[in-house]
Amino acid sequence: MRVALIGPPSSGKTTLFEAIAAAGGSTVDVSRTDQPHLAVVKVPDERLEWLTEIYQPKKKVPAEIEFLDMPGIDLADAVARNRWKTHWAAVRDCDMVVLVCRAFDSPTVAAYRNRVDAAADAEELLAEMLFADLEQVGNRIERLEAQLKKPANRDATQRELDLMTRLREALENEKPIRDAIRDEAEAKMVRSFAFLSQKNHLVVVNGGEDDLAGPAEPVAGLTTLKLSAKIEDELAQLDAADRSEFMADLGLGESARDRLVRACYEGMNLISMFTVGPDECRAWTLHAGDDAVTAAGEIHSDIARGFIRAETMAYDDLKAAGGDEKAVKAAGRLRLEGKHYVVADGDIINFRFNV
Ligand SMILES: Nc1nc2c(ncn2[C@@H]2O[C@H](COP(=O)(O)OP(=O)(O)O)[C@@H](O)[C@H]2O)c(=O)[nH]1
Ligand SMILES: [Mg+2]
Repeated sequence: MRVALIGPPSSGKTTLFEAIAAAGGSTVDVSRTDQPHLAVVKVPDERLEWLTEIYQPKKKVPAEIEFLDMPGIDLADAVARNRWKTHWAAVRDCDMVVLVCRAFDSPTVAAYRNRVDAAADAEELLAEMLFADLEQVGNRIERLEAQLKKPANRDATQRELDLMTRLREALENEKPIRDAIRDEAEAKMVRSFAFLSQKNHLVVVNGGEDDLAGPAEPVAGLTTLKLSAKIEDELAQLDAADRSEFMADLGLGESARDRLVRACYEGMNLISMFTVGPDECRAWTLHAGDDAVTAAGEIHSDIARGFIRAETMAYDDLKAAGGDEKAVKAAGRLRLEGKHYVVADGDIINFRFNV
C-alpha cells in the first residue's frame, strides 16, 4: 500500500517525508529533488504496543505502508508542467494521494506563485489531476470509437465507451471519477487505468510553527491535517523522552507524523488484524471487508489453502479481560469463524489449518 506526497515546489514535501521515514527508523537519500523518494513506514498502533506488553514476544512486527515523495509540480511554468506529466505514472501506482500545501511564511524560501495560499494550491492540484484523467479518458474514447468500426466484441466496446463518455462528462464538470463510478462492475472496468481522481485524497496544510494543536478547516472538501513539517522533522531527530517534552511544550498530544500515517491507513480503507504469541506479536494489513480466508492468505498461502477455522477474539474483549485469554473464552467471546467471516479491525486471530 503506497501513498504519494505531491504539491507545488517548496511546500515541504521532502521535509515531511524525511520526518515520516526517520521516525520509522529508515533513512532515505533525498539529495535529488527531481526524483521520487520511497520509504517504508511503520504504522503506529497502541493496540500492538499493549499486546506486546501482555505476550512479551521475542518480536514485534507493526503494519507497514509506503510513502512516495514526488518532485514539486510547477504549474506556473508550461515547460515544467509538461515535463512533470511523466511522473503521473508513479502516482497512479499509489493507492492514495496526499496534497502537501504550504501555509508557512519564510523570508528565505520563495513562495510558489508568490503567494501562500494552501486552499488555492490544493484546488490547482486537484484540477491538474482531473485534467490528467481527462487526457487518459479522451485517448481511450478515441481508441474505443475506432474499435467500434470492427465487428469483434462490439457489445463490450460499446459498454466501455458509454462509461468512458460519462466519465468524461463528469471530469469536464470538475467532478472526480471517484464520484462518477456507480458500482463494482464499473469500478472493475476502469481499474487498470488507476485514475488519479478515483483515489482517496488528503490535504496537508503545512502551516508553520504556531496554531498546530487546533482542528484543521477542511480544504477543498477533503480530510485535512494541519502540521509543521519542520517541527516534525525536528521531533523525529529526538529520542523518546525529549520528544515527549518538546511535544508537551508545543501542546501536541500526538506527533503529526503518527496522525498522518494513521489517516492514510484509514483513507486507504485498511484495517489491522493481529496474531499473538510468545514468538511474535504482529499487525497484518487487510482491506476492510476481507474475509477470513483472504486474511489467512496474507500470512501464508498454505494457511489459506488448508483453512479450517479462524479462532477469533476482539482486541477490546481481550483488553477488557486484562489480557487473560481464558477469561475471554469463559465469557463466550472466543469465536470459531469460517472462511467467509468478514474480519473486523482489531480481531486477534489464530488460524487452524491443515496441509
Ligand atoms: N518555516 C518552515 N519552513 C519549512 C517548513 N517545511 C519546510 N520548510 C522549508 O521549506 C524549504 C523547502 O522544503 P522541502 O521539504 O524541500 O519542500 P519540497 O520542495 O516540497 O520537497 C526548506 O528550506 C524547508 O526547510 C515549515 O513547516 N516551516
Ligand atoms: Mg522535495
